[in-house]
Amino acid sequence: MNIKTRSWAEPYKMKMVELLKMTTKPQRIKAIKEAGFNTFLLKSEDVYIDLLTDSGTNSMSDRQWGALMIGDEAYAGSKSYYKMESAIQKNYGYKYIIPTHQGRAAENILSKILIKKGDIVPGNMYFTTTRLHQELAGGTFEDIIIDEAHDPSNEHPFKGNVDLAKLEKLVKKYGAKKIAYISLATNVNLAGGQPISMANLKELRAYTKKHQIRIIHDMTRVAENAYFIQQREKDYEKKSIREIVFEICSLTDGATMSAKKDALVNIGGFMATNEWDVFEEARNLVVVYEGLHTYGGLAGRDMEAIALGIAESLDDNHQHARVGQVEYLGKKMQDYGIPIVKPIGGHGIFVDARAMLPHLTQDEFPAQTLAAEIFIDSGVRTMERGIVSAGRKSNGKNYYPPLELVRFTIPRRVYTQAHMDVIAESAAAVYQRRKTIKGLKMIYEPKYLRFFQAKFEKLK
Ligand code: PLI
Repeated sequence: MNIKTRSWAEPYKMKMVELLKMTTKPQRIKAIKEAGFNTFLLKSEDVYIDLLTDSGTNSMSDRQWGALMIGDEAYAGSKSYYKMESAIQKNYGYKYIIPTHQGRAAENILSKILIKKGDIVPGNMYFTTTRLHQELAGGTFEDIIIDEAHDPSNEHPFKGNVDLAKLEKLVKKYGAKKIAYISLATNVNLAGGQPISMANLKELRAYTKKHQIRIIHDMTRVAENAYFIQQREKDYEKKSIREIVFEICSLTDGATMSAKKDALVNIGGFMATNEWDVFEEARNLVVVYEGLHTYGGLAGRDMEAIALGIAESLDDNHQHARVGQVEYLGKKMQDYGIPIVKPIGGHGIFVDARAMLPHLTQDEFPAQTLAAEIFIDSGVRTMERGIVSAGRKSNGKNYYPPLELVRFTIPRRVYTQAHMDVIAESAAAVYQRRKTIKGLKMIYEPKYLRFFQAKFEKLK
């Protein structure tokens, strides 16, 4: 037997399971029609394998569940708040912390403080809620990610990198004072879960220092980014995820985080800053929107779970298994010939809907269509990340993003390898009949973040 390459396996075992309902194809067709062909509007009991998101859908550990019982539910000065604060300070290195109920609440507060009307916010690809809060605060988002990130088949190892020439152009055009901050995401979600390299971040830090521009870190998936740095970047192969995460954070001035992803909890987030003045204003604003600054919309038990979740997320074995499972699914899909974003990213597989359904125009919503077809095939729920997610510009015109993707997002510590096989087989079955698939027409469009609630019907 050749045992040169050994298998990896998850560094945990199951103690409790959640039973799933199996459905028939006619039941799924009825359900998706009632949901207006929007997977966000399905009832979760009709879903077999739920890959809508990795947000808040993680399995907590027995230690986290145990910690819920010792949550301090005091309105002010909760012990659990101090545990969360100290976990963030110790592991990420930021000085001042504001807890929030989830990531977008932190984005709201931070955008209100740092963005003035007419400001420019350059970033390495937009994220839906992040950009909306920047726009609502009067800013304009400008994409400064490298061009490779917009090409699903380009195999650049760090597609989350910033193109400094694009940034320089903005600084020359508007002046550094008009740049509110750099909105820098680690493991860029909409690029396909793609990392930024430490080398690129260091260059960005040097440039922004020179021009006195802040870097605000969307650290929602920072540990997954650190894993890729460890695997792919020279001089980092011997460093731990924990060390790499700390170094990434040290190169930035503040952060927003949705703890519902990397930090292995079902709810929670925070804003962090190294600047006292920014903290002072945030501490005041959080009372308006979330709650007192020592709970910010969270229960004491949530803060206990976050403190432990942060520590667990930085374990090398955990990240190896986490990204390893995503890679396992991606390779299976590639074996079936399904076009996916390359390299395989950190939190899911992103199927290239343009390549799969080239007979549909972007206005016929190829990714939305594909997500509905996959649900009909197997009860696997995925999410559109294309023209519907991109929404409209302030002038009312649609954004036409180069990437038109279906995201198969893998929750952490939830599904087995056998689930991955079933998912890949379902994607392959839809791929086989791709030429017969018709597009969609939007029949209802809400004003904000339309992808959550829009409704569609099948084109004849
Ligand atoms: O869903 P929130 O409000 O806790 O976090 C918002 C948010 C901010 N940044 C990034 C990179 C995200 O991925 C993010 C939320 N993402 C969701 C819900 C997702 O399904 O990807």
